[in-house]
Amino acid sequence: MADFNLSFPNYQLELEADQLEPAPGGHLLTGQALRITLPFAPRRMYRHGFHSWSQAGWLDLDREHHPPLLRQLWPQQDDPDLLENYPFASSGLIAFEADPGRVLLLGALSVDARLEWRAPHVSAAIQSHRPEEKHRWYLAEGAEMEVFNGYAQLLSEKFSARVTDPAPRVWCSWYSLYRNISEPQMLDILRDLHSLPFDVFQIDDGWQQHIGHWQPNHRFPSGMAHLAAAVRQAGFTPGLWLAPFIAAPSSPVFQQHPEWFIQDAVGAPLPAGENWGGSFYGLDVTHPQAQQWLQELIHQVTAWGYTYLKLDFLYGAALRGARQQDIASEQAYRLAMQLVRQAAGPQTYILACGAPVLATLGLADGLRIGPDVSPFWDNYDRTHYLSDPTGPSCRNALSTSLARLWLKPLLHIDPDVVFFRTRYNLLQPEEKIVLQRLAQACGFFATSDLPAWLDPHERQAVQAFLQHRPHAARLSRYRVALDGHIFDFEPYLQA
Ligand code: 9PG
Repeated sequence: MADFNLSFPNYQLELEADQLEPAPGGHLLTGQALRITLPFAPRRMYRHGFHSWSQAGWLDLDREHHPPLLRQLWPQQDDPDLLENYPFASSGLIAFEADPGRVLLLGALSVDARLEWRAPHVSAAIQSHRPEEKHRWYLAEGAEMEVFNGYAQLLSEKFSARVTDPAPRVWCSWYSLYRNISEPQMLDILRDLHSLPFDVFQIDDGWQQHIGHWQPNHRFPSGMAHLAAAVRQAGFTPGLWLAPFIAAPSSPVFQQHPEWFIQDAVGAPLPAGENWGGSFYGLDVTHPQAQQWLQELIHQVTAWGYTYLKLDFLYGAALRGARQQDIASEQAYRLAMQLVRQAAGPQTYILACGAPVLATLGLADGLRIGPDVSPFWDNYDRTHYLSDPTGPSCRNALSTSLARLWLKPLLHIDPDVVFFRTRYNLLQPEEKIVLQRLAQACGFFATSDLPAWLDPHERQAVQAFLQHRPHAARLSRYRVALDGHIFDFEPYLQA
């Protein structure tokens, strides 16, 4: 490591890195680890969470921040290392607000990067087991939109990420029926959707035998290929949810091959989190037989006719644990995604959910950029008493999704669904509009409302929402222009 001095318009920065060279709008640093000394006391810090549901956003540094109690119960469900110095540890990138309107950003151009703020130092390191690799970082100071955009450009080159077509418009079963789905009901909905201009009809969690056991359960008696054919017949692309990198302990794959799963320090399977009534485990995709199982699974669902896959709980392949082959966790995740992409083919649309963010670039078509929405605005108890801003809630989804709008040039960004229904819904009309504006800002149009639950005006609103994609231009951190009309999200972020 060497010491460098960088001059910016309003201050000088001392930093330690292997190398430093100029780059568009900033500098490229090289090194497995870096350290920067900030000559100012930042007012706000941009923290970027590990995966889709993890918290991202600008934190006020003069406020007190509490450790997320709920996450500490299941540290693997987020990045356990980021919980250590919460919320001052960040995944992939970090930024600071210096003078009003100006930011300093440090972003990795590699996966497995963790950054941390301990005044007055920013330290950053790549969790790499391959020291011969050369790791690069982007450091830029300037107007917020320009700095983040400069970083996105470099990421796009690094990961060959490209956005071409507009995102498909999706009907998804989750936020109306949750796990209570069945074949007859799906057929009824298909019929009721008829003239609504959706591209994809996506069946969510609830069709499978169990997590890891990806065969239809008794509520889907004709099988998944039959349903895919009915979806196509109705004029939509068949979409299916699955969580290919995790398994429940009772699933055949886990029962028969516990050694295909990521292990803890003493060789026991490492729990990846808690849901579906128990723990679940993450697939070790460095295991050749696990790789084969994974590719056969993806072949199976595409052979059924599903060409839109919502792949969920993807962080399960990126747990910090022991694998057959000793590679870093996000590298293992990327390997898993490459295998999936290879098996699914280039034409299958992959929506990554619960997914490590930077490590998904170039491999998925779309990415969920926040936690789940809900038919209510806030999840006050979980947010405040358990200090967990990642629970299902529109406010949490809005806050984290807005913080990830800068990813838009890199892939389709999915802020989750918009609600139009009044039935089974506590959202106020204004709150539903905010979700629509968020979807428009992201350019991703999805809903879950059962057509039978909509009154004629609501159905009309869905139709209009799907038919017109306004031109979206981001003006500042929380403001966008939609067809030239300025919308400010900031008032809706207040607790
Ligand atoms: C299906 C759902 C939907 C939804 C996904 C995901 O335990 N958890 O922390 C947890 C987080 C998110 C979550 C479920 C559980 O939702 O985001 O759209 O597909 O899975 O189960």
